[in-house]
Amino acid sequence: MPMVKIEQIELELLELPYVHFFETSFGREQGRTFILVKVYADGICGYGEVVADKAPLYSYETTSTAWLMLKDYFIPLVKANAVHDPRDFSRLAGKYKGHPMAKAGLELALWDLEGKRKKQPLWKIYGGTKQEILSGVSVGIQDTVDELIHRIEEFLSEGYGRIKIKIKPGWDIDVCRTLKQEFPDILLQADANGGYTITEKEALKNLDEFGLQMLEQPFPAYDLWDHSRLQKEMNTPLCLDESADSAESVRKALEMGSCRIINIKVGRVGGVHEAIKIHDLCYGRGIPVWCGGMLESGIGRAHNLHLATLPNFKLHNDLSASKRYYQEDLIDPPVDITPQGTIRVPNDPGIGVNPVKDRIKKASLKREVFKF
Ligand code: OSB
Ligand code: MG
Repeated sequence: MPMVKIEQIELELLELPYVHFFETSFGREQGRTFILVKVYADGICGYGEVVADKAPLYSYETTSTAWLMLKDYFIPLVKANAVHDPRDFSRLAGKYKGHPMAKAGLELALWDLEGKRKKQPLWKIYGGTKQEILSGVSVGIQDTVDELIHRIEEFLSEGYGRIKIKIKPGWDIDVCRTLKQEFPDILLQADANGGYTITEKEALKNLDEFGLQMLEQPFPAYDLWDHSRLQKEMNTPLCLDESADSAESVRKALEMGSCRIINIKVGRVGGVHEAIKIHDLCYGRGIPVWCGGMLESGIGRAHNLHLATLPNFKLHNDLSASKRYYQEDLIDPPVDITPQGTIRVPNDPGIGVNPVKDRIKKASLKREVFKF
């Protein structure tokens, strides 16, 4: 490919209300605030999404810290080095500590640009092997168990092949027992978002009786050791989300026996380049992975769809239809699931979906343009 000169990068802060509130062990949210990254070259625009939230609850990053890092460090890095290859960007950005979601948002925009310039969908560039991926749905904590049952019934009727519920101390064992009585045959998994500590080990072991597909991140992100202690005493496979922040962390987690499954999120690990390293490491060690979500708009979700076509994405992904998250997604047509509970991966160049400019404008809170 000939060199490309990036002409302009844009950051835009957007706010989109959810169809239904989303509650985890760290709280209830009514909508999402996030940053859209647009990279312009040769009349083409590459889109990326920064998954950092308004508040530092899932991780330390926020929309404000990501904006600052992009403006003061990552965009100047692209400008000073005339970078356009996402792999080069990933290597260069690696010298700055932390801020993986900010790095990933810009790297994703560069990937979309690269796909559009090469006229290839990203799944082909990544070496994907699937036309459709397995769709699962993540259901937040509700006001009552009846409400949760009602929501799960709806999702099952729409075709989702796996249900993930959010748990926290006090909303765990009894909820799982009721769900298993109500829906004996479903694939059920539980995500604690680090809401427990090792003092609750015996209580967590009681979850074994429900045959969960996995228990995701019971302990805080830094706690690989306590996860390994619990995994040794539990039949249910543990899956790491927040703790799996790089290929190096994942290697250590696997060597310590901290989990048997890995959730991959591009934002959490600093981009696709690192995500593929984790995918390959797990593949080599017989550890299945799946693609996690951060309630992305259709732009971030399209990026996730392409990644999830790699061969070791063997389990259901947190990739659901647009209408499960937003009344009006940023892309048209929206993401939809098939009656078989899968999502078809776009075949048009780059992310292969169409962002709707009017909807982006409607959701916009602030915009800044960086001319090169
Ligand atoms: O832990 O997987 C998580 C959403 C926000 C923050 C953390 C998580 C989630 C989800 C949503 O579970 C999954 C999705 O995007 O469908
Ligand atoms: Mg999780």
